[in-house]
Amino acid sequence: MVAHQYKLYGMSVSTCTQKVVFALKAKNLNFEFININVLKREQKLPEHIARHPFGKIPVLEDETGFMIFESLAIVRYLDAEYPTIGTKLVPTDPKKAAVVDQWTYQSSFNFYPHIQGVIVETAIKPVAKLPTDEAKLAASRALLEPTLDIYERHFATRTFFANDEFSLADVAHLPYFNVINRTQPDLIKTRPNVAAWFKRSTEMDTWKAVMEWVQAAPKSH
Ligand SMILES: N[C@@H](CCC(=O)N[C@@H](CS)C(=O)NCC(=O)O)C(=O)O
Repeated sequence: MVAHQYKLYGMSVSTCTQKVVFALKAKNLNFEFININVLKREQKLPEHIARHPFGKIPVLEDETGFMIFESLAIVRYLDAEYPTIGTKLVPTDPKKAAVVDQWTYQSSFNFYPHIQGVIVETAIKPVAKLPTDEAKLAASRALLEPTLDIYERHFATRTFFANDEFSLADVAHLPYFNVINRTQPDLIKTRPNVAAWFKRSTEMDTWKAVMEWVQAAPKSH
């Protein structure tokens, strides 16, 4: 049996976990998946707090015991460790890398806080068997739509977020769009350029491998 190169602590339905799985698949790395059930608050147990001081998932651990949390930091790290394997997610050219970072970092402020509300109401609450709060969903959608409109204008002339090449910036967005494509598809369908980016990205073999992994991974619910 091939030894696992990495341990991934996460949950298959977690969008942040899926970003890390994307990098592991893109770099052809084998890993042991350790299911941390956030619905049972396993992320707050002392053994997990020892891995992640904020008690969140995902966390990646290598064979030496080196651990790292924050999904995008993990993806960036794996890309730097294996620069010649698979898709290069952060270019070596400083200007190109800066454009990738620009579109990645902005997602934490202009995109993630708003889409998270939509995901909680339409995907997480149903899994936790809690009712969707329609007022909160409407408020999150209203906050998200201006960012999606900016993305729609961006993709009128570009194929991917940065440098017309698939990158970390696309990985940062893709799992969230994948959820809203299922739960609130009008947010994508009404924006044809965003829809074209989503199609282009989800047609990649690595994304298909992530979705196959999600299907096969242990379920927490
Ligand atoms: N910015 C962090 C977000 C981590 C995060 O919020 N993870 C969620 C799951 S996607 C979580 O652990 N939720 C449970 C909690 O906050 O207690 C990352 O990208 O890793």
